[in-house]
Amino acid sequence: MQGQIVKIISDLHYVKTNEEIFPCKCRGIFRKENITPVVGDYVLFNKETKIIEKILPRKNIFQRPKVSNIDQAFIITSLKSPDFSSHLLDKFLCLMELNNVKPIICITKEDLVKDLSNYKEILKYYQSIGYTVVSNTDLSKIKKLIKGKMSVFTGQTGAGKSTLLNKLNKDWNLETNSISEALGRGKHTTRVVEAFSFLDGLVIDTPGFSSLDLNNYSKEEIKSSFKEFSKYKCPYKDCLHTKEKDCAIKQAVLENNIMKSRYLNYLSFIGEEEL
Ligand SMILES: Nc1nc2c(ncn2[C@@H]2O[C@H](COP(=O)(O)OP(=O)(O)O)[C@@H](O)[C@H]2O)c(=O)[nH]1
Ligand SMILES: [Mg+2]
Ligand SMILES: [Zn+2]
Repeated sequence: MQGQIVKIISDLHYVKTNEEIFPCKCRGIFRKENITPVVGDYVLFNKETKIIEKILPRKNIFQRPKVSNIDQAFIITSLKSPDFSSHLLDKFLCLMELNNVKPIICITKEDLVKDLSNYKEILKYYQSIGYTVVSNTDLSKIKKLIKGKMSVFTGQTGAGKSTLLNKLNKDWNLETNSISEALGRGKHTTRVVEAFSFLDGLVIDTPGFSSLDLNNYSKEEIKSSFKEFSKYKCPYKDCLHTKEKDCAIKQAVLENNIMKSRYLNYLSFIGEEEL
């Protein structure tokens, strides 16, 4: 039978099929061959013995938290406490693009901001380059986006991930924390990763992708993840858009067609300073 792992507790892998959820163990050979199933994996298993026989090819895999086959990520982005960070947002976007995950920008805590006009401008830019932007108050829109997909909710600690998930489905009753509590809690608190079934899809509340590391990616890859760059034809072949005098990207930044913060974040991700 085929199913998808939705929860792992020690050596028990909960495999969801259309019928029910089967608690399964792995074939002994997995350990020898260093094969580790993760939440999100599609697997073939034996319904009688409840043994997982095979992990099917993955669309993508993340290490912390260990999850795979993610379709889309709701990047929970608060405007206040914690303050909006374009650097962090662009990093999430970059990471998701590079892992073949559709990012959805979800804004929280608009109620804590007196004048939203500045943020409105910024968010309009992200929409203009093709990103979906929603507010955490727009539950019906969020539910439509979740339908039938495998989604993770990620973002800074305290941004409002669990609060939003609880609003979407009261049954989940996920733990929410005041900022100070959340930050005070040991970083190494172990948590069970669980994918919740919801609207014909699955939803994962991640404690935030803790290793938001772009070190494993080349400058070329990082460049390719800034999707608005591809709209401009740079006269230089393989240009990294850093130094060349009449680089089309630098020109677009000067003319405010590319948002400056995006360009600066790009430079920082590839390890360059503004020149
Ligand atoms: N004012 C305001 N507070 C919010 C909003 N969303 C979440 N919070 C609060 O922010 C704190 C952290 O939320 P939580 O869901 O635990 O964040 P998580 O760490 O991302 O899961 C809690 O005290 C929530 O009540 C919002 O839209 N507006
Ligand atoms: Mg939380
Ligand atoms: Zn260039």
